[in-house]
Amino acid sequence: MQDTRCKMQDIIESEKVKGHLTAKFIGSEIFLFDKVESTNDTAKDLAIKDCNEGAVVIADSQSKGRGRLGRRWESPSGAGIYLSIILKPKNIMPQLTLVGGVSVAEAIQHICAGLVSLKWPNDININGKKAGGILTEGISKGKIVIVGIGINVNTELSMFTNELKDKATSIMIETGKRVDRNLLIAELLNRFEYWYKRFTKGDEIITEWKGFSNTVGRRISVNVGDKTFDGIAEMLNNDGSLMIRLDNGSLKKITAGEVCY
Ligand code: BT5
Repeated sequence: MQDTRCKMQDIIESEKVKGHLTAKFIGSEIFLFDKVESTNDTAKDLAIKDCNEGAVVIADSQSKGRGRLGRRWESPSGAGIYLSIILKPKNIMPQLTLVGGVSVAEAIQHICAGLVSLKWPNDININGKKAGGILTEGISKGKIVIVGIGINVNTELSMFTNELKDKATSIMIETGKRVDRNLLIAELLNRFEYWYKRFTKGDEIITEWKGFSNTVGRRISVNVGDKTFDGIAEMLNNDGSLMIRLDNGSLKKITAGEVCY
C-alpha cells in the first residue's frame, strides 16, 4: 500500500496516475480535463464514439456534477476526485455501484482507518458524514455502463455551500492530512479492477460491502419516490437490493431509494 499523503497542493497528471497503476485495463486510457460539465456525460460521449473498456475520464472540477435523480454534486477544483469508468459488461449488473463503493473504501481505508463506512446504496461516509458518492448509469441498453465516482479529498469546509456544511466532509477535514490525488486515483483504479474482475467471474461483492457498512441491522427510513418506509434494514440481497422489515412486520424489497439514519 502506498503512502498517499502529500504536503503540497497537488495537480492531477495522467502520467503520475499511470506511474502508480498496477491495473491492466482499468485506466489503460485516461482522458484528463481541467473542467467538464460532468465526467459521466463526457464518458458517455467517448463510449458512444468507441473507446476501450476501462477507459477513465477524470476532471479537476465539474460545472454540472450530478448525483442521482439529477441532484447536484459539488465539485470544486484542486480538491476532489471526479472520475468515470467506462465498462462494457456482458450482463446487466446492478451491483456495480457496490463494486465502486468497496473499491473506494479500500483505497481510502489506510488514510482514514476505522472512519470510512458505506451507506446503502451509494454513499461513502467518513465519520458518519458524506465524503463521496457513486453514480452508475447505463447506455446502449446496458451494454455500456459508466461508474461515476466523486470523493472529497482535500476539500476544505469553506469550499462547500451552506447546504452541505453540516452533512458533508472530506478526507482532509476528518484526518488533517492532505492527500496526493494522483496516488489515490491509482489506488482506487487498482482496487476497482481487482473487484470488477472477481465480480464478473461470478464472485459476490456483498460480503466485502457489508464489511464496510453499518446499514444492515439499523433502524432506517427509506424514501422511494414520494413514499417513506420505516423499519429495520434486515439484509442485502446478492443483487444489491435491500430488505427492510417494516414496522407492520412485513418484509419489503428496495432496489433504489434514499436511506436515512
Ligand atoms: C451521489 O448522489 O452521491 C452520487 C455522486 C456522484 C458524483 C460523481 S463525480 C464524477 C461523476 N460525474 C458526475 O456528474 N457525477 C459522478 P446522491 O446520492 O443523489 O447524492 C447527492 C446529494 O449529495 C446532493 O443532493 C447533496 O445533498 C449531497 N452532495 C452534493 N455534493 C456533495 C459533495 N461534494 N460531498 C458530499 N455531499 C454532496
